[in-house]
Amino acid sequence: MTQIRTDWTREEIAELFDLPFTELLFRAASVHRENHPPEQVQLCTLLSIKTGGCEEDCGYCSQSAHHNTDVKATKLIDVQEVLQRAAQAKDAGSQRFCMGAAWRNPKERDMPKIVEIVKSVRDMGMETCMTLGMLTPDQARQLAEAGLDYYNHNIDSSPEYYERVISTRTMGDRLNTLQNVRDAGINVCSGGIVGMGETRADRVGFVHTLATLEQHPESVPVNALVPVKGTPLGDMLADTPLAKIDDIEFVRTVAVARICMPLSMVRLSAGREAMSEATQALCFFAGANSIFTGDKLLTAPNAGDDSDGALFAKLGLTPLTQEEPMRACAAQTCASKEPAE
Ligand code: SAM
Ligand code: DTB
Ligand code: SF4
Repeated sequence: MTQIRTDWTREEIAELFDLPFTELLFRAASVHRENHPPEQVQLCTLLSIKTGGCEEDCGYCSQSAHHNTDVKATKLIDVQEVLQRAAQAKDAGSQRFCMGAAWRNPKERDMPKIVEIVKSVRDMGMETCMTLGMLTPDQARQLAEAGLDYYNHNIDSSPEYYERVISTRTMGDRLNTLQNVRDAGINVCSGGIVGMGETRADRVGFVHTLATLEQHPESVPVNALVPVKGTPLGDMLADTPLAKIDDIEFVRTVAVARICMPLSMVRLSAGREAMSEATQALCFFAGANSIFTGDKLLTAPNAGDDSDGALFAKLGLTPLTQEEPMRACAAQTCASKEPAE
């Protein structure tokens, strides 16, 4: 059984990144199959329930009111529309419905509708995930009581690089919300973006921050930056195409995340549209075992069910149907922690 560590040092993580590529992949694939069925990939579907006009200034985001993008701001959508979209996702084989709102944080007046959405989607028999920005302890509790399964809140990058990408809230704010989510008993989904012009050392710091949390996030999305015209980072990439993340370096990041957080679901998230099938296959070999399906993420295009179906057939992958291994194993605890009561 793999030892679960939360005491990783940056040096150890840097050494993993530095391994010869085939050695790194071999190690990551070994950890993966010790802890997960390697041919199964979880399918999740995203829906933007409140788009654009966001107060935050995240340098990558199409939905920030600070940037001049083509995204039009909308109000929080109706419960009926959410249910329709969730039903379509379920029919297409998706296990989890992830709903995102372009908010710095939910307002108290939004909470009753959010709670109703969570309850209704759960009643359809789907797992629920929400990403609504920062949460107070009380809001996290309300979501937990509604039955929310997962809350997504990304740390995005290393603490050092984070400050260069977002100025309207701190990494400390993000970590507080993750703690509030954890304390409320909701599963934590937290990852970040690769390819924002960060260095290898930042990618080390990114994995290190997640892998040294008191408890690893149950789900770790690794996004490749989707360059959006009108955002600082999208425009930076348009001006300097060579800054685009190298595919092998992206796969290395997935592999290191898998080794450092053996039980987590590592999600190959945004950016698959621009990735070759071979790169995606390497990510699955390196331990990615979850993807977003459907032809849209929140505002950006996604690979789509047809191309994913063809890719799964080619690679012999199947959708994950059973309960996640780590959740099935209730006795699982972190090596550096006392067993849960
Ligand atoms: N407003 C909420 C928040 O920021 O937590 C929820 C929605 S936000 C769009 C969710 C995550 O999507 C971000 O934290 C970021 O990691 C990712 N994301 C946003 N725009 C992206 C882009 N252009 N490319 C890759 N990932 C992106
Ligand atoms: C995550 O890490 N990636 C998803 C989900 N969490 C909410 C969002 C990706 C957004 C990609 C850009 C867009 O669609 O606007
Ligand atoms: Fe707002 Fe989230 Fe986009 Fe940041 S990533 S601008 S918080 S929607």
